[in-house]
Amino acid sequence: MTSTQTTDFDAIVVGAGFGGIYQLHTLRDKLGLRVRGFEKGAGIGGTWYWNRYPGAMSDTESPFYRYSFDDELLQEWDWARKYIDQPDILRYLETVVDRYDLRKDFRLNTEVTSIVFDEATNTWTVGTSAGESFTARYVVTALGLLAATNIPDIPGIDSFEGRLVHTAEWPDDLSIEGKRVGVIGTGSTGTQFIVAAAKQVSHLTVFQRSAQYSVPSGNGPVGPGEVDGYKSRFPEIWEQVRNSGVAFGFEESTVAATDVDEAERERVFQAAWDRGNGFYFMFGTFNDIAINPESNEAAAAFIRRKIAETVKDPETARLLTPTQPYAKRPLCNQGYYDVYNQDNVKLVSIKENPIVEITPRGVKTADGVEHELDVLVLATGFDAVDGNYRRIDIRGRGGVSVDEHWADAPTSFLGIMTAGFPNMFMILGPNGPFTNLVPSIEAQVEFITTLVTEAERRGGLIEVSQQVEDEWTETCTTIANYTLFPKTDSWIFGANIPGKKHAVMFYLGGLGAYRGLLSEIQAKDFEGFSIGQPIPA
Ligand code: FAD
Ligand code: NA7
Repeated sequence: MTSTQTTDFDAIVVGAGFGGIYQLHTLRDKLGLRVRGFEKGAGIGGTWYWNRYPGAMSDTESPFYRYSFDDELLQEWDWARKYIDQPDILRYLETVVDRYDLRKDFRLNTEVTSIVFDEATNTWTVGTSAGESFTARYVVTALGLLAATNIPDIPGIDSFEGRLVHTAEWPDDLSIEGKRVGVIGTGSTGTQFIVAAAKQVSHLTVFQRSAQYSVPSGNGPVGPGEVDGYKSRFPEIWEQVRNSGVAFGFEESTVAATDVDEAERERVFQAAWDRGNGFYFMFGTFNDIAINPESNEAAAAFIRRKIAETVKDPETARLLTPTQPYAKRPLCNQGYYDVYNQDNVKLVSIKENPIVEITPRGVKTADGVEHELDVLVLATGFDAVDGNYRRIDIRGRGGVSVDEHWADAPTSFLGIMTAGFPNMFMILGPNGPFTNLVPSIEAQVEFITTLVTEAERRGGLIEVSQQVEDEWTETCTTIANYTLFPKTDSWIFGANIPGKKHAVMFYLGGLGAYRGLLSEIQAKDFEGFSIGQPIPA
């Protein structure tokens, strides 16, 4: 061990979402380290603390959107609907934090503003917005990959006299009941909001930039005995999840759409449509929807036909119909396209009729119409993956900042460590797995805990070399290029933020393969990591 007693803490964890909570628990309770967590929000929960907009929910089905590490909690925690919504997920995380008595070691309302490595002492100094600073030997950043809000720079945005709110900063006192509401954005968040809001508002105007493929979620109450059925099978369920690709709790298809005839394709798509879930529609139907343009087009055409059948007004149906490949994060929702048959819902395509400015009274579009609003909702998403990293002054060896190190693109080894930042671990850092995220978070937290255990045993720093990082970047790029995802602009490649360089930001090889790599690396004495040794030049 290096300088145990000279630092304020052994480890500092930043962020109190699924990642930070579990990491604080393992480092403190499994390794016996002195750990402090910092969270800028006034409560724990991360995503599920911040995103309180009407309709906010997980679209991973309930049994699979939870930790798997606590068998007793798996037996104790019930759910009533196919999907858990934001209040329930937050209540779940609050329960976990209390169950393990973690609250006392999280400092809330505390934004971390700097994380700086001192090469003389091999320690990190973490500065906060309150002007304090704390030292530690290890830092774990669990800053969230969809947590740094994207606020569009629209002329006049500050002049709006109604309530202007981003979905991830939804204030507790805001009710949309009976109001004239506008929403910009039709991604996963926007579509969830639109379905929920259409039932509550007097009028809803949807400002859509890109039309979206959305399939039903199949949400509804769970059947009798369903929860008990899952509970009796949890060990085998997690085994399947951990060894699957997207980790959504279903068996991925092994059949190519190109290997069956049109009638069979139609039957399989219809069955998936009736079953519900976006990831299931993309990965449970056929194994080539995300990689083969012909199969992708078959799935896309099926959804387009559903839009035409559902939406009564032909012009609205036209505007809602996507033409690009079906290759963004798959969306699902109960009754998304039906909403546009309601008299109180209006769709404005801002591709064809752009927003000119936001006025004190609403949103003005190029056709001269001023859409008058009481509330304007920005469902405009996030500066994904590296967004929160670049909002902190993080400096590693030689005073090099993470911003400089990632000047071309955010990179890492395994989404966990980046070269030049010894003893700093990331949860869901760049080029981590693209899956149902809680099982990936668990895999990373447990691997980081193993690495720290090893560093404690051997003494000295853990780090990765630039070469290892470059090789991992290449692996992720090769896999991404094998898919159709780069063919559309979305946050998965940083393409949603003006001025941000497009880059591969995920490992699209699946959780099973990712976990396999982690095991292999560990079996080969942590190949790729240097523990207690200087990094070769
Ligand atoms: P987060 O939960 O984002 O937590 C990060 C925390 O770090 C935040 O609380 C933030 O305040 C804090 N933080 C950041 N910077 C600082 C700083 N400088 N100082 C102090 N604190 C800081 N994933 C799925 O797998 N399935 C889903 O269905 C799904 N649905 C989603 C729906 C929505 C609306 C959103 C936004 C995300 C969804 N996700 C979903 C992704 C979700 O973010 C992850 O599943 C998971 O919650 C991430 O946990 P985390 O701990 O890594 O990050
Ligand atoms: P997304 O998926 O990035 O969606 C954001 C939406 O906002 C999308 O429709 C964008 O249009 C639109 N957008 C973004 N910027 C603008 C501007 N400047 N003007 C108009 N419209 C804009 O974010 P979400 O929050 O929905 O989902 C992100 C993830 O978080 C998701 O996977 C969930 O797990 C939660 P575009 O499509 O880019 O044309």
